[in-house]
Amino acid sequence: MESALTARDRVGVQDFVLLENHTSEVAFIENLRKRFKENLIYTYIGSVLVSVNPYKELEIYSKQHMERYRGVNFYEVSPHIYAVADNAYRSMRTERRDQCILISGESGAGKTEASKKVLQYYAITCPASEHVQTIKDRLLQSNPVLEAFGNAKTLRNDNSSRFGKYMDIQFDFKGAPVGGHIINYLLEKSRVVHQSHGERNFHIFYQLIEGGEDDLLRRLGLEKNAQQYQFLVKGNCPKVSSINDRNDWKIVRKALSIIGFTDDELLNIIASVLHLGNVQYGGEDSGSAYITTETQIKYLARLLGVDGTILKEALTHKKIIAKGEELMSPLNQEQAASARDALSKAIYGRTFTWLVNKINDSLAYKNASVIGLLDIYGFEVFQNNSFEQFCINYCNEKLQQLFIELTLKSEQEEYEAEGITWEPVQYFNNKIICDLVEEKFKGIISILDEECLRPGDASDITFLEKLEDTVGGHAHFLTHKLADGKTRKVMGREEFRLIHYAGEVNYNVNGFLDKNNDLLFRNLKEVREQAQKKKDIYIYTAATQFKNSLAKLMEILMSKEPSYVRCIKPNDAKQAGRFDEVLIRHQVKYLGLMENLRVRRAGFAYRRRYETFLQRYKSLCPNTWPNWDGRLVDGVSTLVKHLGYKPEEYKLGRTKIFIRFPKTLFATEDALEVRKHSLGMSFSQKTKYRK
Ligand code: AOV
Ligand code: MG
Repeated sequence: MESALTARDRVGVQDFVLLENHTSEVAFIENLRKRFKENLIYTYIGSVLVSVNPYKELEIYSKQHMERYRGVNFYEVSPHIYAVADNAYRSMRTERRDQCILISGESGAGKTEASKKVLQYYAITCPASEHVQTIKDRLLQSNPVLEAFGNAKTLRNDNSSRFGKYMDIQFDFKGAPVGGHIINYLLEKSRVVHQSHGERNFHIFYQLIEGGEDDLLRRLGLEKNAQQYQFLVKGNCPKVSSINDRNDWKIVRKALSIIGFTDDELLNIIASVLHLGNVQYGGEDSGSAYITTETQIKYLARLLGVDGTILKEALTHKKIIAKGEELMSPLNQEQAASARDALSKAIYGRTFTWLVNKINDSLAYKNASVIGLLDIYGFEVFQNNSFEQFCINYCNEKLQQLFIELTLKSEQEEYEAEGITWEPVQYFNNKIICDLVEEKFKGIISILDEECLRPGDASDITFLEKLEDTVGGHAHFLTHKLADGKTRKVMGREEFRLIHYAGEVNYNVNGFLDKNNDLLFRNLKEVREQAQKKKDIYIYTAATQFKNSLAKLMEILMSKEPSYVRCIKPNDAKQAGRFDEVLIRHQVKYLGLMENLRVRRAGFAYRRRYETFLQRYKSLCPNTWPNWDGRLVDGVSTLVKHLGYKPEEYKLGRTKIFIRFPKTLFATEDALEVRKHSLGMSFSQKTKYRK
């Protein structure tokens, strides 16, 4: 079995900890660049994997590559996402601790691809029986399905995840995947009815229209032309060169049937949304709206199984309660159009949730050991940023917070557990930004909720004014107003700016209240107030629901042992081979990679369990070769003294040896290499851990 590193693998250093000048950002980026040019997209910082999106297919994901990483230690093979997957798997099995793999990075950096690679690794390398094969297939097939319904082309990424996803993969005592469970987070529903220039709606619509069989489309009343549909033309971008909708349709259809979707209910709903988008209104003299597109109503009634007259009324009226009586009050054209859009978003959003639930049912959740896989939407900045970007970027703040807490915490805990003293390293802690967004009563979400619930003249602008009053002085918050009463010219009057850990973003408050209310009709506000009075149910706003679900997610993640994958986007043009230094430096900075490296270096670059260390190097000392019978710690001590380790170079903890400088271990590795050659055998083979 192949496991030795080739010369090419050794371009630059494969662990940043080994950099000569480890405090230099220039050296850090130079190392990334050197490796990137050689298609070596993965590099470690200790156990954290840094990955640079190659924007081209690399020949490093074959079954043979997977085999190479099974049961092998990090430093024996070149860095790879498979090594992270394997390491988590082994820890789960040997230490019986639930694991999670957290993948972060900005939009288009490669998170979703990385998470798919992890899943494929388990699907292919883990043991399987016939039943397990079914589960494996479903786990794998859930990806194309969820991507079809939850991903879309944005300006940042042709396959951008517009929902957050956390997936538990469950393993039985033999290490076979036996089940799974998916939790989804806040789908960007507004995309159903509107797309910015150069962006698209969710993939599924185009797939159905481009790939759908003729008789299917006929039954659904759809034409084979995306330009016909109002919900698909807003971004003026029906075709994307990197996407083959027709092909993808076949993949998605097959995936749907493997998961167990047999009827066409789902497609009826997707078609209905398109028909809804084409519902047009005219206005009576009185101002009331009426529907001018009867064909759409006919199809809608049939596909949704509702009465046409009732549907028409629902699309042109709202229910009000006057003097204790229920009345239907007519809407004007504009109101009717937003009722139609709200209905479309609600239908799509619920379908997505239903889809996730169906997939979960098919995955048979059990109580077993789990590896959690987190793939969320990455930090994003557009020309115009709205409520959706606010939520997405807040989510990324939370994840960064977790990274900070856990990398520091776990490092500190390990030294403590092993009885080793060390010097902590300072980080920029983004807790201050998380608090600004989520704090009770005075955080941005609280203020937004307050405006959403306040009867009377509450509007997006009053929300902005409240923000200015409440958090105006915060170091990470700005609006166009300056403290001396003057205005900041670079900012619009309807914007606020957050200084995120990853950069500055201006948010336009237009639509914040509506999107946060997230209810079919605005008058449901009254329903909510009544519900609150009754106290039996509380209808949460979108932002608060999101905040609560993120808090739960953080709890789930904290209870597991984390592995990190930090994804970097090499350029904004989605191009292979282009290494945009300014862009990369920015990411290295905000991902805190230099601090990460310093923490790793300030303590001990390497740590090994005594048995692993002894097993690997025992041949280098006559007293430990071929076997050491005494206590492990004494064996290691004898060995390193024989190798000439100086006292300041290492420490012996309770279960592990800590080595301060990489060069020490490297000298030992070289010695091993020499001995290996003189004996003509492969040691890496001997130390291989077999599953
Ligand atoms: P993201 O998940 O981080 O963005 P993706 O994983 O979707 O980004 O990656 C974007 C695109 O980059 C993919 O569609 C591929 O074309 C390419 N890519 C990424 N990783 C690889 C790889 N390892 N090998 C080859 N190509 C790759 V977002 O979901 O927008 O935050 O919300
Ligand atoms: Mg993604």
